[in-house]
Amino acid sequence: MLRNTNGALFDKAKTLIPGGVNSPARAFASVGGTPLFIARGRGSHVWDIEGREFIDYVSSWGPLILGHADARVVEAVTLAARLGTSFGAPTEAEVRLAELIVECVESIEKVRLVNSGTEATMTALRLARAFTGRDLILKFAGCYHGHADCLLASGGSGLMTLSIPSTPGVPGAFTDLTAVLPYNDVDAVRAFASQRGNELAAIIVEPVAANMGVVAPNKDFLEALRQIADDTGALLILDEVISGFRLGPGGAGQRYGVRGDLVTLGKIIGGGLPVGAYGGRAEIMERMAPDGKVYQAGTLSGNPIATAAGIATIEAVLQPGFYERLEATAEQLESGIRLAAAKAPWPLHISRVGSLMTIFFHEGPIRDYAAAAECDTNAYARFFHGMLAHGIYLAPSQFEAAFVSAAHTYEDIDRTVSAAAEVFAEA
Ligand code: KE4
Repeated sequence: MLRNTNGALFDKAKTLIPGGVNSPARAFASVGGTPLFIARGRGSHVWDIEGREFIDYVSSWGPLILGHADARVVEAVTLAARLGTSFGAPTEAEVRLAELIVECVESIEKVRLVNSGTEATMTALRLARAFTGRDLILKFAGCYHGHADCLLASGGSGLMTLSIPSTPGVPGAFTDLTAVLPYNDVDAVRAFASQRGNELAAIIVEPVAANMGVVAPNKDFLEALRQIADDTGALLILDEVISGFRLGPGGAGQRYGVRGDLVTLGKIIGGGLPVGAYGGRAEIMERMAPDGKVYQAGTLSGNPIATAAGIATIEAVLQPGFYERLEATAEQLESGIRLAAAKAPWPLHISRVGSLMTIFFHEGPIRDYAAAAECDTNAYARFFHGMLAHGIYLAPSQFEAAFVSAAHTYEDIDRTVSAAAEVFAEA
């Protein structure tokens, strides 16, 4: 029987789906070549439709902190599905997932579930504008908060990879109310606030940037944003779609001791199924319909299957020692790659926060978009394909993170480090 190949399926997909993918980040646009069509995953490994096996660090771009097809998640989803996939009515599971989020994330007193990170950030900004009565928002270059119109202004992730500074189809009027400043630049934010602070509805930030590659906040950056938000009356929105439940139960807010007025979540809280969330101080959240007048809705928000996956995932990460083990595995990967990098023919800068890591093809330091944009993306592409040939599936873009999961074993790490050493030696 003629088995499908990645190439044949990609050719067919391109006749049916723009670019052959349902999300540009999957298209291998910046590394070249044909995307892998994944047939199945288990633990830290995936298999493509040609039967090739890979150690996976894409990890569905973050949700699979437990690894693929985790038995606890599969069982919870299977049981839930047997009882019905969606009711369009409240369910006990939604209350349980909300309870877990409120218990874990200090900044969140009330939370609403939606279907994606984009919905979460889009709504958080609408709520911030309603609560403050102001229109202007501030984001940071290289940070990506999903594809809501007002946020597609020099974004990170796919936008950065595709080097689209802002996308056609978004009216200028929509981004006129979005200011963009360099990440980690406190002076720039202070200067901006002194001029337009009284117009500012919200400052939205990835507290650990992961969409220009992984870029940690400078020590004073987040506390300065908190202070500037307080001084100007703007709301500080921590976009923890990636960092939430990744860097600990309380995410980056807990790790760096910064409070958000609103926090957005996604990925891990859905355990691989479509869940996003926005939450914050009760006095703010109570402006949302039906309590208040700010409207947001969703047919499948909080549906039983997705909430079952999210609950099973969060209950698993809350087990004693979970994050310590995850951190130890990620540290093993970082130290191994650092040793291998000594033989690399390119300057490399390794940036890791918890189980998020990027190997920048740049001598470093990388503290903002301007520096990240100087990376040698051709060298990254060669490294990516070299690693793929050795059975290691990294993000098909320099401007993303590698995600270490609880399913990654020390054998996986050793194989990954050995592969990197060989790719560097072969380069
Ligand atoms: P979604 O709408 O894709 O669920 O979430 C948007 C989003 C919001 N905030 C942050 C910090 C995010 O990283 C994301 C989405 N992340 C990208 C990966 N870097 C999604 C991958 C994709 O677009 O296919």
